[in-house]
Order: sequence, then C-alpha cells, then structure tokens
Amino acid sequence: MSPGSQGASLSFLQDRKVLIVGVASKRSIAWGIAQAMHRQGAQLAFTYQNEKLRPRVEGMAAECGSDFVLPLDVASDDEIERCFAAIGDRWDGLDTAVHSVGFAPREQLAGGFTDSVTRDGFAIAHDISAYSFAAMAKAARPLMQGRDGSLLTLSYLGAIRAIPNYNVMGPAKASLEAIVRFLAADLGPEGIRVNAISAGPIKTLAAAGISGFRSMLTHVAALSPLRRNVTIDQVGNAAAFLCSDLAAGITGETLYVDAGYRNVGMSLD
Ligand code: NAD
Ligand code: 0WE
Repeated sequence: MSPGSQGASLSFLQDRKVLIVGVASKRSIAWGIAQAMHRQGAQLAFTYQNEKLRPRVEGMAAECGSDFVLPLDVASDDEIERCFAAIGDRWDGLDTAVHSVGFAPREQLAGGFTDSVTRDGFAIAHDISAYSFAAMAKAARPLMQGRDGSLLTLSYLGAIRAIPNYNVMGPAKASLEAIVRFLAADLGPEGIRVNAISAGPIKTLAAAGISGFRSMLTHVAALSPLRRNVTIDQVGNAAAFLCSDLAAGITGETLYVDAGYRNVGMSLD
C-alpha cells in the first residue's frame, strides 16, 4: 500500500475493539457511528434492546463483518453484567463503548414542562438516559485497563436550552453531560477518555411521532450557519474521531455536531 492511499495503516481505529449500544434501525445514530468506525478498521460488537430487534441488529452487524451480537436492556444491572462478561470472554479487553440510548415515557414529551413532568417520568428518563451511561462505565472499566479506552454518549441541545416538548429529557441530558465530566475526572488517571456528542435533530425512530419534529428540522436548516441538518454519517465520523488517538487530548467534552446551530443567537436571511 503506497503512502497516501487508503491503506489499513491509515485507518485510525485499526483493530480497536468497540461495543455499540443503541442500534434499532438503519436511521439510528448508533448505526452511523458503527459504519464510520468500521470504515476506520474497528472490530465491532453490537447489542439489541429486545428480541424483536435481534434479527435486524444481527443483519446490520453482519454488514460490518461482525457476528458478535448480545442482548442488553440498560434498565437491568444483570444484563449489563452479563453483556460485559461476554465481551471479556471473547475479547482480550475493550477499547471503546458507545452509548446511544435515550428514553422517557412518551407522554412526557408533549405539552408544557410543568404539567407533563411526573415523579415516575422523571425517574425513568434519568435512569435510562443518564444513569445507564454511568452503569456502562462501571462495567467497561476493568476491560479497559492498560489500553487508552474511551467512552462516548449522545446528547442534545435540550441539556442547556429549554426546547419545546423535550421536557424532562432536558434535565436527563443535562445530568448525562455532567456524568461525562465526572467520569472523565475519575477515569482519566487510567487513560480512559469520556466524551459526548450533542447532535442536531435527525429523523430516527426516537424522533418518530414527536409532534412538530418536521418543523424543527426545517427551522434548523433555515437558521444554522451551514443552512442544513446533520446526518448520521457526520455524527459517525465525529464519533470515530473522538474515540481514536486523534482525540487523545480531549476528555469530559461535549462536542456539538449540529451544523453550528448552538452558536447562533439570531439568524437573518
Ligand atoms: P433510535 O431510536 O434509533 O435509538 C435509540 C436507541 O435507544 C434504540 O436503539 C433503543 O433500542 C435504545 N434504547 C431505549 N431504551 C433502551 C433500554 N432500556 N435498553 C437498551 N437500549 C434502549 O434514535 P436515535 O435518535 O439514534 O437516538 C440515539 C441517541 O441519540 C439518544 O441518546 C438520543 O437522545 C440521541 N440524540 C438523538 C437526536 C435526534 O434528533 N435523533 C439528536 C441528538 C441526540
Ligand atoms: O433525545 C431525543 C429523543 C428522546 C426520546 C424519544 C422518544 C420517542 C418514543 C425519548 N423517549 C422517547 N419515548 C418514546 O416513547 N432526541 C434528541 C430527538 C428529539 O426528541 C424530541 C426532540 C428531539 C430533537 C422531543 C421533543 C422535542 C424535540
């Protein structure tokens, strides 16, 4: 392979062992991340939330040359333990874990914040969308000893701005971004980096049925500096970078992959 060509030596995740949590469809952000990491030479393991999703995730794993597919509902400590034990059995360790999971009961995501928020809705949103990242870090930690590991999660602008209908997911994402900083401080001495990507709105299953989602896409395309929305490939490439040695100096960070939308306070035609 001549220098400058697309040789394996230039793939910046060559042979890195990566766990991808959060693939549900070909539109999933996790799928954009998996494909980008596969292009950079990573070896991938995938999880599926429930048996209904299993065949689909197995087929998509195969497209990335992987037959390593495990069940994982992040609400269960037992399943988290079993999942990481299975990784330790098959691999000599783990370089990267990607957490691309978010959930609140549907009725939390409509109407005003004050009326919609409930104790149960708050607890579920924070458990599945924020605590589960800390739980994954606990389980991944022993597998990442001595190998410059990295952890990545997905956030949204609702963590730092009040966005209509995002409601209790906003506080949950704020908690998630704080967890990123605390994990980074705690695991940094072991060489483990921890970051988030705050993605612009993308039409995925998690966006399906959210009232007004289409007008949000139109709004961002009209007002963002790049005058467009972002794609799962763009998020995937940023994720591959953040989890590679190219980002060796970056930890505790939330990187915005949002066509610049976060940075504008006003936008005129
Ligand atoms: P998606 O529906 O494709 O992915 C969400 C995933 O979460 C699914 O794979 C689902 O199986 C998984 N999940 C939910 N509850 C789970 C549980 N208990 N255990 C295990 N897995 C569970 O949607 P997406 O948009 O790709 O969402 C991925 C991440 O990206 C989420 O954290 C979301 O908040 C974030 N995000 C999405 C957007 C967007 O506009 N789509 C923007 C910014 C951030
Ligand atoms: O984080 C998200 C999606 C979060 C989400 C979506 C659902 C739909 C199905 C969490 N829980 C559920 N529960 C369900 O039952 N995004 C960043 C995408 C999203 O969702 C919104 C958005 C954006 C952007 C909801 C309202 C307003 C904006």
